[in-house]
Amino acid sequence: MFEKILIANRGEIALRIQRACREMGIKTVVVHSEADREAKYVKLADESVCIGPAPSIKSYLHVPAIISAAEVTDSQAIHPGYGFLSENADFADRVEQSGFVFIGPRGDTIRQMGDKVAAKDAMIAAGVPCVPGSDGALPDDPAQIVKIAKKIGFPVIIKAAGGGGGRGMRVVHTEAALINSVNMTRTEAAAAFGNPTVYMEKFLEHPRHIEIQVLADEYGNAIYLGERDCSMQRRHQKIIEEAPAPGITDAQRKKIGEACAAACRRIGYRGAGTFEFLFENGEFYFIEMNTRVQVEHPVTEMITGIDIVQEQIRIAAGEKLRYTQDDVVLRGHAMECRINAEDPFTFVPSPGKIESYHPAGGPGIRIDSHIYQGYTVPPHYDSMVGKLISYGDTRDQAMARMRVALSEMAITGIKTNIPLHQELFMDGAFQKGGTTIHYLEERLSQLKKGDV
Ligand code: MV4
Repeated sequence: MFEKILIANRGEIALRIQRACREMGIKTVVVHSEADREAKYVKLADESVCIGPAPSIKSYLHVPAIISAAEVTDSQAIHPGYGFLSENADFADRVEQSGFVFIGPRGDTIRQMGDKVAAKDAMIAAGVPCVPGSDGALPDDPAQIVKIAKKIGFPVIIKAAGGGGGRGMRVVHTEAALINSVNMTRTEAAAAFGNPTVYMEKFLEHPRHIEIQVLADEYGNAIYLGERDCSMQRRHQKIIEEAPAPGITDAQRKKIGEACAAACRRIGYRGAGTFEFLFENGEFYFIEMNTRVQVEHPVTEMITGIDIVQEQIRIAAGEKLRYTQDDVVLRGHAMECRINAEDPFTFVPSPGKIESYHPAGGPGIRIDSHIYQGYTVPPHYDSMVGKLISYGDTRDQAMARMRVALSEMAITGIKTNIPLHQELFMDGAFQKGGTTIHYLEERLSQLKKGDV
């Protein structure tokens, strides 16, 4: 096992990774920007290295500074967390070339999954169900593009191979609008991702967003840890996640989970990963694979009892998976509210000093957060300041515990989205479960009009 790990991230996930390391007796090095110098998790680490000024491009994205920090501190491995450099294949390669272990998949795997056309090709070959669409990249010939769209049937969606997470896509409803839309998506993709390649899919109008968590080791062992429902989102920012997904049967879970684990074996996947699906009319359709630990990993941890960050570290250290599929038993229900420093209804960021902080507690409540009374939320980064997680034997119990926790939780000095979460946990459709990816935006427009 490693003796010392460098954490190349900030905020709650830097603290989460640090907790995993300390529990395992691994020393930690935290790198931080000038804006994060005073954060308590930085002081809590065995060592810390300032790697640059506040803007991420000069600190958390500055590869030479991070590699140097690993060298001067004699770290053996680097955990990238989520965001920042976590899905940067060149960074993973640089880490390994510099003699450190990258806690994540091989650079080539990250590169393959980062190219959404290559990722989809690999999943089709591995037998993972995908959204019907073009056979790989779209050709240049407009006549052929029209032919493909007609075969799929309108509406279709044009997606950039270099995109993902909602970037670089366009919905097309009519043949008349098709070629112009393809050309515009190509131009934007070339500018944004340096790659004009686009592909086409049937546009699913009312899907849910359900994802499968996997773990795979270097020796061809792969397991799935059930699914998460992440449909409650706005502008591709998830705000509530839960596990398991309401209404998914054991047979559906087993079928899609086994397909994902088999795909991991086939592509030689290593580490923790997430297969993202759209779910509509009882069917799963693969859209993307994430090669990092995700913000919402705790809901899976709560229902499986498996520490996903520790398993990432064990896998990176070359250990064999400690669990077989039979060891993975889903129990109970977990929900997660992302707590953001923002206006709850306009979503305008609200950085600043936390004047008082009263966290929630009690049975089945977990808080993953780096904040404390007197902490200043810097304006330079994502507005998420923590995650409130509830667990119960049933979904109803997890929801009841979340309602109590939201009423106890008090953060003053900055605005947070806690009032929005309180509203949603009283919402009838959400209480019932199974709302689509469009639900939150529809509900917000109702609230704005004062309808309900
Ligand atoms: C889609 C889709 C409908 N049909 N693909 C958005 C993020 C990216 N991961 C894929 N996305 C979508 N792909 C087809 N064929 C709808 C979305 C989508 C979405 C997906 C997941 C979560 C939130 C979303 C919000 C808007 C659109």
